[in-house]
Amino acid sequence: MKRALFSLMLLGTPLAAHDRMAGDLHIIHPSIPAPAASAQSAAGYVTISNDGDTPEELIGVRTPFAASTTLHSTIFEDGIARMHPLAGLTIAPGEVINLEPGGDHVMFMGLTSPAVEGDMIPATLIFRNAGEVAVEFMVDPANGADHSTDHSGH
Ligand SMILES: [Cu+2]
Repeated sequence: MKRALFSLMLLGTPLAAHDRMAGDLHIIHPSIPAPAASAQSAAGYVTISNDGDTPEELIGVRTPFAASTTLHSTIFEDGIARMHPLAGLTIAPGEVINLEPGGDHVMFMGLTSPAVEGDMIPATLIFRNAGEVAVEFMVDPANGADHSTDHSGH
């Protein structure tokens, strides 16, 4: 009941959203703000809830959209955002994690194709217990930030 209600609420929001269930995981609106045409990299965001009784961990993402894909955290040092690779992101039972601008995110590096608003980018989320889950990252309007400039140190 709770899940159905939540899904209905999502459908009622003005922004296009999509989600899917995978076992006890609820994966909500994987998305990529449209990168500039010249961008070498892009960031991906998603919300994941764990409705089960055991901890889960997101340990990787795979997609033909990028030469390499890693999980990043964002740490502010002296007011400057710096990216650090993450081995995995734990989702405790009953917990929700939000990958979002300024926080943890999926980093797509070496983009293999352009991505414009409305595109659906196929990808596989890799979980320690649930295994591989196929999703699509929706290309959303550009968020105004050129994420690639944050990654000049990579
Ligand atoms: Cu990053």
